[in-house]
Amino acid sequence: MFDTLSERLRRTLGSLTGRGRISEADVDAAMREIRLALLEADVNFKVVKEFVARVREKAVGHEVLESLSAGQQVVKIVHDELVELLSAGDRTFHLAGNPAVVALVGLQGSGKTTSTAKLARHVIKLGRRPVLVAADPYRPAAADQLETLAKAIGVPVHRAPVGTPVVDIVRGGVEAARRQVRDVVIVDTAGRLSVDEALMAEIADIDAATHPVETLLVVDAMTGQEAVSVAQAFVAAVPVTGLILTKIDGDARGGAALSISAVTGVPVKFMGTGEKTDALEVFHPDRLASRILGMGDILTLVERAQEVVDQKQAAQLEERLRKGAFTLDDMLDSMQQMQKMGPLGQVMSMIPGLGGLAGEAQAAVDRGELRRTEAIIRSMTRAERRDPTVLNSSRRRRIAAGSGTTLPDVNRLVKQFTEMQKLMKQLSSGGRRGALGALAGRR
Ligand SMILES: Nc1nc2c(ncn2[C@@H]2O[C@H](COP(=O)(O)OP(=O)(O)OP(=O)(O)O)[C@@H](O)[C@H]2O)c(=O)[nH]1
Ligand SMILES: [Mg+2]
Repeated sequence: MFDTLSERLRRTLGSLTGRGRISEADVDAAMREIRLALLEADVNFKVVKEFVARVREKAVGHEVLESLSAGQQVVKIVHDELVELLSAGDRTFHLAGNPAVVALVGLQGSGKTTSTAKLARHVIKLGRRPVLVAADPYRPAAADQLETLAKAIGVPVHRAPVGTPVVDIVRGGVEAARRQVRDVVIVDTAGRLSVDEALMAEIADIDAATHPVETLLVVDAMTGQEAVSVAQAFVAAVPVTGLILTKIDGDARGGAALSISAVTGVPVKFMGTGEKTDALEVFHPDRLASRILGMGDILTLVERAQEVVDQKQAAQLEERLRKGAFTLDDMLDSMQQMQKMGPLGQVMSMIPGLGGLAGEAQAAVDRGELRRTEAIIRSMTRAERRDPTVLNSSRRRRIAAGSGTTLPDVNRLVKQFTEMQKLMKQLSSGGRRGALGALAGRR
């Protein structure tokens, strides 16, 4: 979502860091660029104006302009102000109470039902036992949709016959939680086409009857500034404690995500990054700011890696890396582990310095290059995988035929691997070993 903005900001800031001394005029030129980039990304104009003014004020100070690292310092100011812009209120996800009631509200199609299931997975990871409540008394299909999602993740759903008042459904859900010894109740409410009084009254009733510890407003980030006005209307009418921004994986320009907290004063607590129930990220302003500025997002990456990567295998890999004994088998392993972490382009965009390569890497995946690489390695014998120097041309031809690729494909892979091995040796002897070295050397 932030690709275009990110590219423009990186180019602008890159021109600042690329030189020794910078002048006030340089800062002003950069600020003009940043202003345009933000406006084009559909960030609220008032937010842009204030943001640029704050950055400029700090950047033209004596200490900054007169230092030798002025360019870098301006980048840091932009980063810190971006973090500030994305941070509002208390971002803690509260789960006090037994059961803790969490209500999801929002317009039709914003992603409430999907987010309900995603949140259920999230609270399970926190060691809690959720029950979901289908609080849509108008469309039985809505409860069916929630049930399907819940079944896939093994979580019970409380539902009631069509026509049951919403408050009664939610109360019933709280009772069901007590009966089944479940300590979190996540309520999926019915959507409306627009912000209307009936909807607000319904949410207020749920609030009065069950005192949710969190009332999370689900907004579709793809709708741009519309999302911001919808959020403003909700926040004015009901006690919203946080936002879930969905469809961050889409190709909208990102302005909504960047301005919504600044405009409403309500913190974003989660981001939806895909249709599947595991596509939910806890919102970290500093990480998003770094990602946008191309500084990578190592923390998210490390967390994701911890979730999907086999720790024992990773430790073994690290050990072999340290000894400089990285083989084609390891390459195959790490490729497979890497793919479990998500689309390669997305993963790369989180690694500092590799953000710019993300698009190209994803394109390579889409062209089937990873699959070809896998096929080639699988067509080698164990001895060949351990020591590719034995690969003479007849062996290479055999491998090409066996993997359904061509001789140049095989040659290219062997060359890439040899270069990678060299790089690994340098990294490990330089002390920068570990999973990150392996990741960074992937391409
Ligand atoms: N790409 C993407 N799609 C999403 C995300 N969240 C939800 N969706 C999709 O958006 C559509 C609507 O999602 P729902 O969860 O049904 O939305 P809802 O708010 O419950 O809709 P109503 O109950 O009709 O008001 C579905 O097709 C979801 O798969 C997300 O983070 N990324
Ligand atoms: Mg729904």
